[in-house]
Amino acid sequence: MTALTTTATSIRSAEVLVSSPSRNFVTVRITTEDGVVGLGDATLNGRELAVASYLRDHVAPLLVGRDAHRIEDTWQLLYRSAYWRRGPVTMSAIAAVDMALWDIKARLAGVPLYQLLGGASRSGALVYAHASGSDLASLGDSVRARLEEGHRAIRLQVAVPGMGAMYGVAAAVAGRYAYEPAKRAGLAVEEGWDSARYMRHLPGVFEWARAEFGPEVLLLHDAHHRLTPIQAARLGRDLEPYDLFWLEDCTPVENQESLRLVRRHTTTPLAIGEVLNSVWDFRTLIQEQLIDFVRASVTHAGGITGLRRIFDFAALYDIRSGSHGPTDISPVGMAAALHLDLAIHNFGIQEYMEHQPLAGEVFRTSYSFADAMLHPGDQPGLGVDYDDVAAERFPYEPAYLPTARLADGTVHDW
Ligand code: CS2
Ligand code: MG
Repeated sequence: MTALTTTATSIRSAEVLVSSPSRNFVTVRITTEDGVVGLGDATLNGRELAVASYLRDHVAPLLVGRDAHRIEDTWQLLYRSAYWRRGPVTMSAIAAVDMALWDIKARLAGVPLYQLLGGASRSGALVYAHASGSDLASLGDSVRARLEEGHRAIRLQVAVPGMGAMYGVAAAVAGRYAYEPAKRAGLAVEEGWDSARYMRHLPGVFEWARAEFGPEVLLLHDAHHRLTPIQAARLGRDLEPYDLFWLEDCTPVENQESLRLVRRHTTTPLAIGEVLNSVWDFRTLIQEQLIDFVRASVTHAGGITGLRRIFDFAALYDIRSGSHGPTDISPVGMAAALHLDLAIHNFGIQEYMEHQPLAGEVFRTSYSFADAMLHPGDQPGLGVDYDDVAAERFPYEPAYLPTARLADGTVHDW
């Protein structure tokens, strides 16, 4: 396949669109010779322009003239011919191209994408929302607001007395929930961390939450990679009476063997994977059944093709999906995740942090929320359109994720 023959479905252009409606997003738009358009999400929080350059300078030239229908072949070409494989930049770039090609294929077929992935296995994707507070009173208000919106699964994050600003706690929880860790102003935002204080505080928070909200609501928590294996084992055990749906990212994920130790000590379900990028990255975690939920994202793990590979592998070991869905997954990425959620058999739950209204001015979505679930909608393709005119108003703004430091100044996992 060296000479490319131009047909109606040949790729005419692959554009990289960077915009910042409330936060930065990188979007790929692929257009075929007959004018069919597909979108993909390539947003890598805090490192957006690296992926934009990878796509614009190194991937787009390879795509022009190729048949948009050849999704698997294009995935393998971008993965294998790069030689330098895996990693978040490469896999986010491949992900965006993959999503855009699936979008095109489904638009050409005139069906919502989930139909091409096997059709719907369920009526919608159960989502979990975020609630947080600087103390139990404000956390309670935040949880009640999510319950009133119709959510049944809620992630709780709370400030720890004496520790200052920390991951997952929104500055103000009144009205619309808005948490965005990547700060546009002041590039050196620092947060504190103290594992001992955190571990002493957290079980009481969940004891309170169960007493306050009863046994039915699904409760989740994200430890954001900060504990040692033995600390994670202890925390998981201490949280067992409160029946968490999952404890997320309890240890730094590079050392997968450390999860053996955590597993030996606790039956609290474990979810891991938002910083992993390929099925190979999950091998130990899945084959040894060290986790209960795969937390990868469609945007950072090679798109629909890459993420489906991970979910299918996990299914062999009774491990369910739990797609990453914070605001740094764009509406395009969220739509792609939802189509996959609807189609796969081993679906677990989908994270859902609503985007700010400004994002809706650039991205026109067709997914909808009802009965604690999101449905991707029934428009052909992913069901998302991009408004170039609106995007002009929101140019890229540098934004960085914070650093966490221990009391003595040592940098810790953020
Ligand atoms: C988080 C994210 O959604 C989650 O579970 O861990 O908020 C994460 O911090 C961001 O995606 C980082 O960009
Ligand atoms: Mg997380």
